[in-house]
Amino acid sequence: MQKEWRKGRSVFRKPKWSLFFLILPILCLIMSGCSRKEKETPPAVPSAAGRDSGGLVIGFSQLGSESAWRLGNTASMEKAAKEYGFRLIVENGMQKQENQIAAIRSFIAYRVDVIVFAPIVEDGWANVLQEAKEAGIPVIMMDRLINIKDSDLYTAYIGPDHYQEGVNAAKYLLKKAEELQKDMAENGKIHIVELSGTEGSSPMISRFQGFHDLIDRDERFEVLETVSGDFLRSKGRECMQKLLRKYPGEIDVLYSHNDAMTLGAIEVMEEEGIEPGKDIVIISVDGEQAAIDLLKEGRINCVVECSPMLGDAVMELAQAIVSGEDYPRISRPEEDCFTEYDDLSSLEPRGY
Ligand code: GYE
Repeated sequence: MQKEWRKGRSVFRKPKWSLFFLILPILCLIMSGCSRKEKETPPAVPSAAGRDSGGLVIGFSQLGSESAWRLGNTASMEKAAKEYGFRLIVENGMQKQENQIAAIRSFIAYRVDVIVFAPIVEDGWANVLQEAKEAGIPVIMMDRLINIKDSDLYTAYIGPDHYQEGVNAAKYLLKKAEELQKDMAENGKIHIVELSGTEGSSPMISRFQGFHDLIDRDERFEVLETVSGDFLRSKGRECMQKLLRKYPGEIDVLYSHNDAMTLGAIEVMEEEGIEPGKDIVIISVDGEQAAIDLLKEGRINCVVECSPMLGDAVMELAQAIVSGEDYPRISRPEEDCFTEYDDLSSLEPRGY
């Protein structure tokens, strides 16, 4: 459309007057046709529940595509929306809060029935959520939590318990410690390095807290350093490289807040001749297929599950909210913890 318009303008620049008057009426006709067409495009002010197709229109602000977890989560939302006959408008925030805020504003302007968002960080959402509230649009927070004084600014939360995930990681380590201490009799301490997720995000904060609440009070452990790998495989690799240089031969345990970073860290260890799972005990979070495969091979010791398959539950929740039924304000899926001590032979394919 834009290209056609530019072409039109170049005709105007070098006019041949006779030709001009001949084509003027034709041009006018075309232009009025165009503008009428524009006016005919609905300004997107639909009524609430059930536009043309009868299904809900859901605006979904996804925070990015940094990991297999995230891709699995987006796919789960898309699949579920289709099954429910809902129209899902997905906006990828590309790891930037301002993009997510802009997306939520566009959903408000579009007057979607429900807004779903996975907040990249905990702080900074009050204004845009106030706008959604004033517009009367329910907001479902998915996956991550936010830090907000007025909790009425969102309608419901659905997502994993990231604090419990940190606790699960620590519980595995407490069990493993018995075995480790026999090998480390000389200096007694078990040295841990931690790759944490995106700064200021709720899984980073809670996975840190859950783990440290159990580990820090136990004198057998020492956390050498916690560094943020931003939930990215590339940064996991980069950070692990630095840690291995800084603490040569000293690291006993890696606790990594997600599988993507773990995979990057394992790559580096192997390049440096370190055997992951043996020379360094590896604890990871998420449970994507690649990590489970490494766990089965003995190259990871523990994978704390965090399921991204939230689509069905989100759609069900959205439907209940819009139709005025009772709905749970907070729902959390059941999660497991897979370790080297478990029989994983009958574990179903993970799907992410
Ligand atoms: O663990 C990680 C993703 O918010 C729980 O985000 C999610 C985390 C997940 O990038 O892989």
